[in-house]
Amino acid sequence: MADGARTHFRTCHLCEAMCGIAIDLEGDRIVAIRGDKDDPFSRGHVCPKAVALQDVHEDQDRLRRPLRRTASGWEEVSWEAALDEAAARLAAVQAAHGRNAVAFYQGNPVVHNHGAILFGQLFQRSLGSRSRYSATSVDQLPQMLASLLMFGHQLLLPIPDVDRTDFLLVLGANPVVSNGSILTAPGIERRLKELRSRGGRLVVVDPRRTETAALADQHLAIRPGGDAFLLAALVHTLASEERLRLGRLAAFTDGLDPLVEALRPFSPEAVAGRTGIDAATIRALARDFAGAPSAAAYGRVGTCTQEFGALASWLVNVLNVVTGNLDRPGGAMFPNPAVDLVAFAERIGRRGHFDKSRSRVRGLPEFGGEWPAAVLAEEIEAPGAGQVRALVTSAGNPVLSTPNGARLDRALATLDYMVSIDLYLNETSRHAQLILPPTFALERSHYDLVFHALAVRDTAKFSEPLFPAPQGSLHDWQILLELGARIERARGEGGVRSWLTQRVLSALGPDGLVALLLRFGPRGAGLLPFGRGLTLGRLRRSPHGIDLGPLEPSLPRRLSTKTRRIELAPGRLLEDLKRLRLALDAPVNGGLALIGRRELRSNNSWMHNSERLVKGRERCTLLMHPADAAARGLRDAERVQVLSRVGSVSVPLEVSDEMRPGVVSLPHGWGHQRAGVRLAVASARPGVSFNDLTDETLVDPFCGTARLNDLPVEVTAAVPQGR
Ligand SMILES: Nc1nc2c(c(=O)[nH]1)N[C@H]1C(S)=C(S)[C@@H](COP(=O)(O)OP(=O)(O)OC[C@H]3O[C@@H](n4cnc5c(=O)[nH]c(N)nc54)[C@H](O)[C@@H]3O)O[C@H]1N2
Ligand SMILES: Nc1nc2c(c(=O)[nH]1)N[C@H]1C(S)=C(S)[C@@H](COP(=O)(O)OP(=O)(O)OC[C@H]3O[C@@H](n4cnc5c(=O)[nH]c(N)nc54)[C@H](O)[C@@H]3O)O[C@H]1N2
Ligand code: SF4
Ligand SMILES: [Mo]
Repeated sequence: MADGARTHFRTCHLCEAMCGIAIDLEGDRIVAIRGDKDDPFSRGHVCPKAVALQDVHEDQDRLRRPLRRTASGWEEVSWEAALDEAAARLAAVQAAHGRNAVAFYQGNPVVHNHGAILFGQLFQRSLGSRSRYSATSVDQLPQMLASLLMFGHQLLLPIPDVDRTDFLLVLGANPVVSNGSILTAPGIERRLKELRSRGGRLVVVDPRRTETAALADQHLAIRPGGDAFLLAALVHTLASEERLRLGRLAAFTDGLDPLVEALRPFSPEAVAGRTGIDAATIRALARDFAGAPSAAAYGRVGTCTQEFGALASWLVNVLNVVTGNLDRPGGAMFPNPAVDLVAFAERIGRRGHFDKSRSRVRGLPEFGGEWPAAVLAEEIEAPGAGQVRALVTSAGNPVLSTPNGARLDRALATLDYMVSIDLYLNETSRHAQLILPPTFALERSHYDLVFHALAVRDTAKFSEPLFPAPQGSLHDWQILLELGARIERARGEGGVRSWLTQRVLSALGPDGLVALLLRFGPRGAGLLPFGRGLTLGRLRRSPHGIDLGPLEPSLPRRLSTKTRRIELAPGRLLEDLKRLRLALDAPVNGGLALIGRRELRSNNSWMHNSERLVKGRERCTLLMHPADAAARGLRDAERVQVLSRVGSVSVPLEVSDEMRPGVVSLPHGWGHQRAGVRLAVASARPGVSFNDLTDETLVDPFCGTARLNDLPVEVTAAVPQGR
């Protein structure tokens, strides 16, 4: 090793896979980022995004000082001035128009940042506003809702046991590219290949023959939005062929009879039109799934962000329960993480809630105290009591990530005040009066509060900061804590108690809180100083992480429903099933349906400023089946115009028989051409924003989740420039 050479070990926080990485340094210079072979969970796996940790860290466009918007452009200001000003202006809006006039939007990277999770909760309390939004309602909300209604807790999410299962049924997910979601399993591609080489079966249900489908034994190119119909027919088949086997689950499961009764209309023949899958194939799939020694059904973004997202997510769980596969090895299981936030929330009586109130303008239900992102623009625009007049964003880019982002873009420009806690001056934060930039990952510690709880194996790992936080920088948690405290003071509430709480929390920081949560968690040392249990100190001495073993059955103990039993047929879902019943007879969309996709070298909207990731061929293209292209006289690589009810974009066409005929696919997170962003690399390869096409009026009306997939569109040859 060269002089001053060293290696730092940590967890990559970019996606949900929790890969262990090894960062080689010479002095303070990063010379390589590679997989950590000694990480017991990821065993050396990394994807091409890991190197972007260095790119974002060193990015000249990444903000290091608070920015204030002035008439003549952006100017740097001190943290003191920035925090005081933001608190005073937000408190003033609340004083004039009520607490709910200030909205708070939390984006996806919050979940990958223990400081932002813990102190975001606190900030919400300080802000005291019910106008809360997050990426949940453009993502996993239906799965959380299904867990709340069936198992009694919105965070008790079943995870498919991919390493031990004999049959994996994947619907609306592409883990080979996304690296797994609500399924933390680093190196998932290898794990799927292992599943097949031990004789197991992989079936993928997706309108596109994805990278995951290409590995599968069987690919069913379903019609978009068809999942709830398919799943209902699978359960229907098992019921009518007397193949329902709940096994040990029967002792603590309610609702089987009403379920079977409610699914009676959904025979394989009845759903064939809606699913585009013939009845014989559906029956065979049902028999194979039920006949496998163990099996797990798993749905994700494609089954959530659609018209029947809640029903589909519920029926995924139902299929696992009625075949006895919930909570058994090889089925869908509940992790037992070292920090158990579910148990913690349960202990303080917080299990989640749904539809306790309705949004002001459109009357969509709250979920977990948040409004659907699809209503944010109208809540800003519509005058009257409760109108949103100011916004705080924390690690979110809703202009690119929520439906009809173009309308939100316009609405944000009308706010009285906006603050963005963000790394970049981007499509969303350009509307802020103040941007407060936190440190980036390598300058802070890391503990996965969320993804350890969604993993196929129990592990625990704590990462130290690689670099000290630069002089004059603040972490997300410090910004949230400081801003919250100042808002309380600006309201005249900052008494001795809140001052004291503030001191204590600031001294503990997120690591101190994690230390407590670990020590008093299910595997913790508790009060025993020399106990064998986990402590933060022990994790600190194990920089590759600690393996805690395979998942183990834990029901009925962990059920939080009132009855402490699994609710197979919650009333609200049976009610919503009537909508599915009506849709059986409705005509199907005869035109084109747009669906989304993800790219291995991209992560939602915010990593396109890394040259190493975006170089090479254009990735923001529209995939279309050859027959659809021929019918429209369109050729591969030509620019086409995609039109929806709300907007249009122009993109290069990629003709591909991966697509189901009638379905086209576009990735989201692009569209960096907007004026005023400071993203040199990204704006040179801007792509277009999928969410300039998505329609904010199209949601799953039951739960408010945006229908980002199955969007009706037209595609024509692009109008040449200058016409
Ligand atoms: N059409 C369509 N739209 C989609 C989806 C889809 O499949 N199709 N997927 C949806 C899904 S699943 C999600 S999760 C959402 C994501 O939606 P969002 O969370 O709103 O968007 P991101 O693109 O993740 O943007 C993250 C923002 O956080 C900033 N950031 C990154 N790291 C940090 C940090 O450590 N601290 C702070 N303070 N800021 C940071 C980035 O600069 C960026 O502005 O998009 C959704 N939108
Ligand atoms: N490389 C990379 N990794 C990521 C991300 C990223 O942007 N890039 N984002 C991260 C985030 S925030 C998330 S939430 C996860 C998401 O993880 P996944 O859900 O695994 O990722 P997607 O690629 O969105 O997969 C959705 C699939 O649903 C299909 N689909 C669309 N409509 C339907 C439908 O109606 N029915 C069915 N059955 N399928 C449908 C699409 O073709 C697509 O293949 O990925 C995470 N990991
Ligand atoms: S799959 Fe890639 S982005 Fe995700 S944690 Fe691993 S290295 Fe990071
Ligand atoms: Mo997501």
